[in-house]
Amino acid sequence: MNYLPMVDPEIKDLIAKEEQRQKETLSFIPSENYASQAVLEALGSGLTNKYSEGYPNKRYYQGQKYIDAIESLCLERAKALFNVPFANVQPYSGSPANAAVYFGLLAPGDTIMGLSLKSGGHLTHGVPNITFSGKFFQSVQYDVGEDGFLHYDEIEKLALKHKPRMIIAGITHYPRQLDFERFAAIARKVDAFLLADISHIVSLIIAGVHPSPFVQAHVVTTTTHKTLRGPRGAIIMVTQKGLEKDPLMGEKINKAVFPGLQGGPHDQVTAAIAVALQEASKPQFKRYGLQIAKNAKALADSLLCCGLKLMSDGTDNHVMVVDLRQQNILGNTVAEGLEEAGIVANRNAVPFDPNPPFYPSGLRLGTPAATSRGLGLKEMKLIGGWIADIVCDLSRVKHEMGIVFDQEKKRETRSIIIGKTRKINEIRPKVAKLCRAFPLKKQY
Ligand code: DSN
Repeated sequence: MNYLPMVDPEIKDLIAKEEQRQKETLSFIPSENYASQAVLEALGSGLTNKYSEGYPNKRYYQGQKYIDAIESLCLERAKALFNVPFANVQPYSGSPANAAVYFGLLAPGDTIMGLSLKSGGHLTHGVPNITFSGKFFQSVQYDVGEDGFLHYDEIEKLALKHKPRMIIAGITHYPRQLDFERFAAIARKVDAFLLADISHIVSLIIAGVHPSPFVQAHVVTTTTHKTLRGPRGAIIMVTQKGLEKDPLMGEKINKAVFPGLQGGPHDQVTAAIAVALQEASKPQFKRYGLQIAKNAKALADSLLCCGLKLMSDGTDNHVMVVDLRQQNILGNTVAEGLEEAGIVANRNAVPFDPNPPFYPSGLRLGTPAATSRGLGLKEMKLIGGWIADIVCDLSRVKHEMGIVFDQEKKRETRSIIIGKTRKINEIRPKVAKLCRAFPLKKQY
C-alpha cells in the first residue's frame, strides 16, 4: 500500500490490524476463506471506476471495450468449469442471486419450499416473516429429523401437500450430502423448479466429493467467496435441464438481475471472479476440495472422540455443528471462549434448539479456510482436542461458578469468559504457533 497510509492512515491502520488478526488466528467459520493475491489485486483495480449496466455488447454506457471482454471471459470460464449453457456473474452476493432466481421465475405469492434455518438452510430459502423470501412468497420449510438427517420421504410428502412452484436444495450448516437426484424426483412429481444453492459446497462438487446438481437441477446458484475462494459475489447458472423446462430461463434471469434488482455490476468483482474460476479449474483445486472434506471428517472424529455431540453424529461435507446441550452451555460462550484462544468460529442453532437464534445451543465449524492454509489431518486432530478441552473447561467453570442459564443469557458468556478458564490460556500459544507454521498463502 503506497497511498492509503498517506490519505487515510486511520483506515489503513484498521485494515492492517484486521489482516494481522487473520494471520494470527485460525478461521473455522465454514463460509470464510482466504482469497489469493491475484484475486485481491483484481478487486483493488481501476475497474471500480466503471459503470456498465447491461450485459456484454448490450450496455447502456460507452467505454465498455475491456469490461465486455472481462465479463465475457468470466462467463466463459463459469460455463466451462460447471459445464452449463448459461451463467450470470453479476449478482452482488448469494442473497441477491437467490432473489433474482425467484424474481425471474416466480410470481409474488407463489409457494417455495426450502430447508429451515434451524435445520441448516439459509435465510433466503424461505425463512418466514423476517426475509423477503418468506414475506413475498408462500413459504413451506422442511426440517431434519431428530437424528439430524434429512428424510426424503417426509420432504416428498410435504411437496405433494403444498405443491411448491420451486424447491430449494441448499445448506449453510446441514453437515451431510444432499441427494440432488431425490430432490429432482420430488420436484418432477409436483412440476416444480429445482434450485440448488451450492454456495457452501461448490468446491466439494468440483472435487467430486459431493454429488453434483448440474444434471438434476434447473438452476444453480453459488457464492464465489466461500469454498470457491474468490471475491464476495455470486453466479447464477441455468442447466441444460433448466433450458429444456423453459428455453427463456436464462433471459428471464438476466432481466431479473438487471434491471429487475440491481444496477451496474461490480466490474472489479467480475474480474476477480474470473481469476478465481481460473484458479478453480486447476487440478490442485480438486485436491483442495478433497482435502476440505477429509479435514472436516478428521476434525469431527476428533471432537466425537473427546465426547462432544455433533448434529447427525458427524459430517460428510465441510461443516459440522457441535450440540452443546449436554454441556448446558451457550454457543455464544464457546465461540467467544474459542476466540480468546485464537480459534474463530460461530455460534449456531441446533435442530430443535430450545434457545433463541441469538443465544443458540450450538457451534458451527468448517474446514475450508484452515485447509487453504495447508493444515491437514494431524492438525485437525489436535485442534479438535483443543476445542473439546475449551468446551469442557467453560462448562466446568460455568457450573463451579453456579451460573444459572436464565433470560439474561449474555451474563453467562461474560461471567465465564471473565472468569477465564485455564485451558484458554494454555491453548492460545499453541494456536499462535500453528498460525506461524501455516501462514496465509499469496498463491495456490
Ligand atoms: N453467512 C453465510 C454463512 O455463514 O453460511 C450464509 O450467507
